[in-house]
Amino acid sequence: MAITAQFSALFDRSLQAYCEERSLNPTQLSEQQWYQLVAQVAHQAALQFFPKNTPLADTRKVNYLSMEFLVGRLLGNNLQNLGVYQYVVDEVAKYGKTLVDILEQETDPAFGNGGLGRLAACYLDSMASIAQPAVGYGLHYQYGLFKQSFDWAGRQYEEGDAWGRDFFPLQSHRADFRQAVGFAGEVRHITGDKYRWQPAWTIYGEAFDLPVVGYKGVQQPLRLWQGYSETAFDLAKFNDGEYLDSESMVIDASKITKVLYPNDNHQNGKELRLMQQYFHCACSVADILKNHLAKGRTLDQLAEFEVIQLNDTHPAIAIPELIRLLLDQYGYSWEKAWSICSKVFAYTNHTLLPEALEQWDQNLVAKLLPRHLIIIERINLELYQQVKACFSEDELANVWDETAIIANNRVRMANLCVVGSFAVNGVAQIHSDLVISDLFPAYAKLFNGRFHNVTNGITPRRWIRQANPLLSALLDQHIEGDWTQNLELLRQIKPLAENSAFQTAYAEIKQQNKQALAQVIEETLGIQVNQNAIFDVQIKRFHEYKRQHLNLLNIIATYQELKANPDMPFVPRVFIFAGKAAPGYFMAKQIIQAINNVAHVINHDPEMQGKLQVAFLPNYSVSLAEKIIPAADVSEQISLAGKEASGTGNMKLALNGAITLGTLDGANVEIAEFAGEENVVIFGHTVESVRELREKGYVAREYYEQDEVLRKAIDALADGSFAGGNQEIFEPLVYDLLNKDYFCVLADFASYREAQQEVAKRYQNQTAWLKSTILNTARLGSFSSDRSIRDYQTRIWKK
Ligand code: NBG
Repeated sequence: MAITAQFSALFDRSLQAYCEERSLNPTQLSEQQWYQLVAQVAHQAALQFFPKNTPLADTRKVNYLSMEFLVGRLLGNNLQNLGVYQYVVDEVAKYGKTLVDILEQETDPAFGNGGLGRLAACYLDSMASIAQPAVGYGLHYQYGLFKQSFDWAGRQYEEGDAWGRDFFPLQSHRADFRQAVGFAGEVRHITGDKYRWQPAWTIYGEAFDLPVVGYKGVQQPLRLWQGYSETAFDLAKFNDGEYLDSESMVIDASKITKVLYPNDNHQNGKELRLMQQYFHCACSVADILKNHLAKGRTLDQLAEFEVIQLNDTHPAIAIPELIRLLLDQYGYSWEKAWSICSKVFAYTNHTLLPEALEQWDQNLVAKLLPRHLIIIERINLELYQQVKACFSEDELANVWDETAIIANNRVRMANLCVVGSFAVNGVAQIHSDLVISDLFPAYAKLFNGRFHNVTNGITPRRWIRQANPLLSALLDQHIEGDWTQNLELLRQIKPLAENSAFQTAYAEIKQQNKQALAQVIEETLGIQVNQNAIFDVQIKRFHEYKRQHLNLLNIIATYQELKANPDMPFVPRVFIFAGKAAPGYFMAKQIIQAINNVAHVINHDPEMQGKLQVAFLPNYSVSLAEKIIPAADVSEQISLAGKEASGTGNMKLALNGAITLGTLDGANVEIAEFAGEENVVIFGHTVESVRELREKGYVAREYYEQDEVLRKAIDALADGSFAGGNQEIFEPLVYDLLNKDYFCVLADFASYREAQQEVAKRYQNQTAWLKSTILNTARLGSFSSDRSIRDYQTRIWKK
């Protein structure tokens, strides 16, 4: 029976039962009740009617270990992928409901901070869609990423996100998949490589499975572990700033998965975080081994069938955990255990920022994971022998400085990952090159052939099909074949880039999407924006390297220019921001407040009405991204060159017809190559010129002194013009810009401003602009996460 027929039978039965139970008829059900019902049906349908993956001949099963999966709302996506979306639209319409409203009832589960977690979710979607056997392993946080709002002064305010898993029908509680996880305690040497670890306390992990429904593909689990214990135990008290901790917590097992750490590209070294990491790895590795053995296979065969992909260093402790099990539990020798292990792990590096490269205090590791530290020390010792054999006496000290896993009482997790993995990859070409040239040059020599690139991608099912139904319908009309499954088919619209009927249709879609976003802005912020203005979008986490303050300085300069020359010709612009700052990240929070304050002044200035407007939408999330992206004209990707590993928002925006205004950083470089340099606007220093700038000795203040426009913009931040005369609020931000400016905002200001003027100029020629945006859609098919997964298959996961 076709899925729709099976689904329809299940739907009817369930609706009847649901209504009978409540003594209601279907027209009386609320949207929330409809959501509960449809979600339950979709969940069952996924489990019952969708096949599970069967192994492929030439790749192994992928165990994708990630502390973050930013899945976003699932129901709409699952209905699409099951192929029953339209069926449900029609069914609920019979009772006077619209599916879109019903889908809005779903909470947006935020088990992630930003790009790293969203990438993991896109990859699960692609693996299920192209039938790459996989299990995603993560944590079942009780509180996801905090909810953000702004207070009266424009400051970020955080609240816990109890995403309500008790009412979340799209998961199954698998209490039978239980794992015990020990911490701390004593280690005794038994014989040879074998030790006995007697943990001081043990907690348990139980699984929650969220089926990932592939597009016309298969269904496979995202398995999330949650901690519980039979008895509470005592540990030192923890706190993580005001957000995490209103009162000091005594840690018990349920606390271990209580909350997602809200840091993006930043490590904060908290004990509870290390416990989370080990808990995640211990549960996942045990589950992998259990399933492998249950198939009648031996552990010698592990690498033939399984690969463990480490999403950044957060699950690095899985490496010594697997070795520990092989040695102490299964009786393997060190040599054999190491040989198995080093064929199983592959590591993806997502950042070069030193503050994000995880290092753990050796004493903390000794206390919490004493057996693992012994194993890491052994790996380090063997590494030293290898380094000594490979490099000359003269080189040795420097090389060891770079490569040692343990140095200065710190355990360096990236080093552990490189040494313990058979493959290491960066996430965009420029980033992968920098991993070799700047981060790990000695490793690249030592482990020839280990380093790869796999450029990130995004799933077209969510980021075009679901987020932009109007554009999808247009693509359906003009493309032969299913572009959702093969995004390269977008090429077929290339010849239409200059076709005026197609341009008009494409432009109308953008206009309708802008109208829908304008409505969201009005409902959220009470601002009516000019829908004919350029919608200029910067949506991402707040981080100094991403340079939202560069955008802000240009907004201030533009405002000042318009005030001084009210009649000058000007292409109206709405600057749209969204994004969160880590609760403990002072400077990022300053930037948020500054944008809100500048927005307040500009939006209340009658002369700016319809000309220059700033909308900062609070509480950025996957579902908000789905509303903003289809409406964007300009995509701000303005990080300092060399700092953004890849970016994925840049891909989503460009595919949906926004022009990239960016530096030559991360995947912007490849976007520019594919789209054509004339269809993007590139500005600013390059990786090489930043290097030269620093070698010469970068003095930010010189730019301030020499550039009047820049000076006036910074002065306005400093003199309280945007803060009701208060000169203290933004002093730290201004001081930092003038005296440090580590991310070279001032050095790129002039070039950025010129680029912004270029954008305005191009926008005035609508025919040329539309051609460019259409070509962006047409030429960027390779940024599908299906392509990324195929790259992983051929470069990394192959047998
Ligand atoms: C982030 C990078 C982004 C990249 C995503 C996904 C971390 C540590 N890294 O540029 O900053 O797109 O990873 O690869 O969060």
